[in-house]
Amino acid sequence: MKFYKKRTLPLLIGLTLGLGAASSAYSQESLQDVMKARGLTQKDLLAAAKTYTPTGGRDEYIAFSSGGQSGQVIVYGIPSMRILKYLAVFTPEPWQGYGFDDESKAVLAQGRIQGKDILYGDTHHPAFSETNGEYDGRYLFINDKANPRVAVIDLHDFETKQIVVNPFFKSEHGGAFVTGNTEYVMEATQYAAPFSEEFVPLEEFNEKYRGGLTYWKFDNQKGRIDMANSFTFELPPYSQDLSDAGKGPSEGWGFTNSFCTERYVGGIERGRPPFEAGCSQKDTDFLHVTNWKKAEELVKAGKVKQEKGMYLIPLEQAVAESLVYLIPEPKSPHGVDVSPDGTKIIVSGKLDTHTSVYSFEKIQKAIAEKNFEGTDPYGIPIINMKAALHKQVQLGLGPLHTQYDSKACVAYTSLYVDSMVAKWDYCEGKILDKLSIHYNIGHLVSMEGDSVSPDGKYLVSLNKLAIDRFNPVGPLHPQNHQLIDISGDQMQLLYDMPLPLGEPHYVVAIKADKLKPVVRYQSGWDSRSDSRSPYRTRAGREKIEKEGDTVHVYGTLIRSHITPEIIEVEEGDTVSLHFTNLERAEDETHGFALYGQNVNLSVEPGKTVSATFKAEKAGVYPYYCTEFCSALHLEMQGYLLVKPKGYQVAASGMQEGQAYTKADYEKQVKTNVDTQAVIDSVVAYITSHNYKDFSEVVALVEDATDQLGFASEAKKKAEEFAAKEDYQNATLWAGQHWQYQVKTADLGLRAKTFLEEHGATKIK
Ligand code: K7E
Ligand code: CUA
Repeated sequence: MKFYKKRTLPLLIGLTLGLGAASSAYSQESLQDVMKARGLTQKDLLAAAKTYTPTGGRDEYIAFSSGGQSGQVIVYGIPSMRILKYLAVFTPEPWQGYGFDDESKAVLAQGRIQGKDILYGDTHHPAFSETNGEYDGRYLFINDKANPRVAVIDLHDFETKQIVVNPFFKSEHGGAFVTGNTEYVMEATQYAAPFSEEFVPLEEFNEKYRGGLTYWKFDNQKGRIDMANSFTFELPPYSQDLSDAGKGPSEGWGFTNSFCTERYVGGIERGRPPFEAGCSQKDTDFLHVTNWKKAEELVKAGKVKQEKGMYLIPLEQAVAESLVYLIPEPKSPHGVDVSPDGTKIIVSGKLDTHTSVYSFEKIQKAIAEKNFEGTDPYGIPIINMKAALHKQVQLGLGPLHTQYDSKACVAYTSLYVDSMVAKWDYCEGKILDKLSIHYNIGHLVSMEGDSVSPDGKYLVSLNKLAIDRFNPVGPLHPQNHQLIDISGDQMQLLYDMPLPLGEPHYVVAIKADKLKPVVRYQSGWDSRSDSRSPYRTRAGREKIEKEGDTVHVYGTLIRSHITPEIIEVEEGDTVSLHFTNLERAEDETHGFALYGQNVNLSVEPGKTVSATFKAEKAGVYPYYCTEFCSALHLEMQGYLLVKPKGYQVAASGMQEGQAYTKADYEKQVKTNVDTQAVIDSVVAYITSHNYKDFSEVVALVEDATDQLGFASEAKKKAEEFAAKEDYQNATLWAGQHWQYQVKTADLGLRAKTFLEEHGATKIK
């Protein structure tokens, strides 16, 4: 600890205290005392022990939840149920600068509908990319029900990279679901509408309104959806609902269920009974079975026409080429889930107590034998329901969605009306256990539950109502995700987690060690296009350049200053700011907020972001860093001066608030010499150890070396001014020298602590 005795570093001493001091009180309390005081039972303690994650601990699974109306994705850990991040997808999100910097605005702009900015989304179903049916941790997809769109999130940095708009649909729900090697992302309509943008009266519903199912082609190399190689099935105007892709034996096929196959059009104001009455008359609706492999072959053979930038398979062609079949399914179903081995397809009818297990083998047999009940009004063959069924099981009231366990034949189905989870054997058709949840469960998720090899272990119940589970916060309640232990024969409810951001419809959970996100970008990186930014700026190369009407500011951010600190433009100029974060150290993000211009940036280490706006009005516009990045974070500031046209600078020069003498300069120099001794000892420690074996430390050392380089430049300037006996500037530059030294020491100490904690060894 000998480095810290120097009086010159109060800041660093502050940093190193606090670790050991504050922990004597709680050891005197016994577990019994705490249980009594908090009214906890043994069962509570057991549940707590299963979810509690000690400080600094990590979760075994990472869950990606739809954020519902927020248009975002919520990331949390399981079993701790700690929220880790909101991912901005369809909605501007200031913390991440999403929708505020030019790069992310371009992503949001991809999601415009008929030229209009759509600044929210109703996200429902996230899906991981898969390789051989296993989650591979590379990408996440999510749909927007309200504005038929699908987004691509790259899990290497947890950022949204692409939004595609369905050119035919006006509503969707059955997305995003991926095929076994992420060849395609499925997206099905919900509410039928004309495929064109024109007005079509409801009287022509049966002829001109349509449902559909798009297979978005995913380019696994580029990590982007490839619209030109995607195709859409035109489907009847039923309300297609959820989808799932086949696996194993059913690979190459897709399954999409539906409701309102009555094709009822409501209209209370026209004296008609409402939708809900007309859409639930028939006892069965239709499971759509689509052969995407065969459709892909037709597309590749040039037999499918292109329309609106992708391929469109008209109904007649789909029927003629045997690409689509229907199977009756119990009334108003919700959810279709293919079993991990791909042999069964489970569908639940909301208005029927039965959950139906279809056999893929039987479906194929019925198709081969043309065992059809007839055709629907559009000519699609309807497979005989009995011939396709493996089993029907009465699980309870309002069955919705199904998830799978690691144990063969074991599934979990949500019972919306009963507010329960049913654990059952879908091969034998018998109930194994039931658990009450609070309240009205929608989806549920088991660990890696959509993959070919679910892990089981935990189940999260996504409840539609929270009612009395949390402290009241007004009429709008948070949502409630309940964690359930499913490792034993009986399910055990462990924990309630409030989610205060929209209604999360579905969650997917992946083993945490499959995710390997970066902690920094390559220097000068445009994270949205994943390429080197043309505006990348290196240390010392900052500049302000006018090109035409636009003033380009090539700036940098590093602890603790923004370069440039003064930006001067003329009113009417377009200003295009470009900032590169020069830091390499983990978690050293800088923000940039500018008064009155709606400019708010998040610049993570290595990133380059831009913000372009018109400086319409002359005035003074302060800016600053919004992340508390260092002790002198508050001083990370500057001014945008928008000068009136033709303004002339006054000759008087800048005003100084404080005058410095030779004594001030010498005092600062003494401080700097002492600080250098501390740095030298830290450097000696680091370089005498195998620090190069730790990439985290290498990054810290690189940053420290940068800061030290800046320090010696400042020192040189101080000495030059001192030689001219300009102690004003000499003292200020000596002070800047010290600022760089402090940052160097800060980084060095962090590196040293890391080495100590990770058992670095001494090299000779
Ligand atoms: Cu709310 Cu899957 Cu859109 Cu069911 S969905 S609950
Ligand atoms: Cu950078 Cu605060």
